[in-house]
Amino acid sequence: MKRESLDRAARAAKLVVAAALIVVAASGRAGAASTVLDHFDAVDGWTSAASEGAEVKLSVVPGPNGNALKVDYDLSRGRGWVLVRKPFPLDLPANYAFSFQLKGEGPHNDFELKLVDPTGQRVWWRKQRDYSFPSEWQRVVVRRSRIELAWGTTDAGLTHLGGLEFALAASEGGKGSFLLDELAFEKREPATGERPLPDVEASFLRDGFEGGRAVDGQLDTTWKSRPLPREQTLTIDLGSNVEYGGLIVDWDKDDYAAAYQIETSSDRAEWTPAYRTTTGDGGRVYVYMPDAESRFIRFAMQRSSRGRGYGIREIALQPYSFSASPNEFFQAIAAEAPPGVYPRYLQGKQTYWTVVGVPGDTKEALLNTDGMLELGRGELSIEPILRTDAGPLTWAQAEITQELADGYLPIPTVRWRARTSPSASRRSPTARPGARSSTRATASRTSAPTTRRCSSSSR
Ligand SMILES: [Ca+2]
Ligand SMILES: [Ca+2]
Repeated sequence: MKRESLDRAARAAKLVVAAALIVVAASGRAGAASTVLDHFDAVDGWTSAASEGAEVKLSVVPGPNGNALKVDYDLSRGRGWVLVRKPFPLDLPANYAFSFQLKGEGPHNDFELKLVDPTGQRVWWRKQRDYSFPSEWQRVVVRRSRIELAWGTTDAGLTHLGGLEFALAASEGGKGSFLLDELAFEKREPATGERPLPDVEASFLRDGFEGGRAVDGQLDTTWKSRPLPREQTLTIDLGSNVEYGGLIVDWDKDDYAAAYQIETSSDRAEWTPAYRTTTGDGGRVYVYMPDAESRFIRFAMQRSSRGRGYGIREIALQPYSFSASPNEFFQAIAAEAPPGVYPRYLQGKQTYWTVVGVPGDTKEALLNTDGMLELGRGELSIEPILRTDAGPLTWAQAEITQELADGYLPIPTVRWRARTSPSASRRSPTARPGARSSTRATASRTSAPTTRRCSSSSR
């Protein structure tokens, strides 16, 4: 059971890769119903501002469609912000999206699209932290559902737009530039929460296992294909373009696709790959699809687990919040997993962190009370899970204590003492009840230089 959960965790981690494919999907044409607000033939109407010490310069250069607006910025001294703005008086419907062509270069900084009301007192934004500009032109869509109140008191949403701002706030700072073209506005159908069951079309139906069984909300009803041909499809029609954030797919326990691709389309003619694997192993699969939007979702299945066709128990469409960030994605997965399989913070529980190193280090690691080590700011973290004969031993089965070297040095140790055997049914020599297992987070690369710095700087 736990082993299976661990494997799921590994599989979910692999799925993050699917995100890269989705970004490509967003680079398609502007929607048919969109109105271009600015072609950027000239700098016309755009003004800029910068915090003290920061610099910004506007120019027009050739873009993907005529001219584009080029914003050169320098945040290396100011470490503040730069912005460009232009008035766009517009009545805003209940649901809408802005889109624009974007490319740029430079360090990671916070990129913001701001919607300012006609009084200039209330601002909504879509803020992307530590943003890295695409190096090739890409169409970016910012939907109403992603726009939040940035500041200003209000009970109401934004119904009248005064103007738009593109801003860059320093995270890494530095110098660079970004280019904008074809700024467009699109009125959209109101987003709906509960939708009627979608239509499903499968290529080779088996009697009594019609496609609708894959989307009826029941895990005990299964769609199954005929055994042949080898390649088959299952297409879901959502009725109209829908914004969503991913899928949870429960495969049949015996007949699942080992090699398959999930594709999306708005017109059933042009398909965009969203996820692909050749090592599918059935069970429950979480598919990460940030900013997904389509009418059709197609499972193109190339190879089945035992050559007897395919079966899907259920496909559940997830809201955009499911893949709003990798963290939210893993929170959704962790919510269904037994405690301990994922880090405690993904299950909404607080842990405390201490610095490994001394003040003034250019790089400092953090160790939390469970023994998870973050190698540096914004870098990966490692959490111990002991694989024993009786199954994985996680923080949930351990009594955990913490100490600092000599009681105060920033060389922390976290010690686990197994509270119970991971599996009650089997006794294991490596993880018997009461066995001590410790994990010292003072790995040699971290502790050696730190110790040296400690002894020279703290005495
Ligand atoms: Ca243009
Ligand atoms: Ca079902």
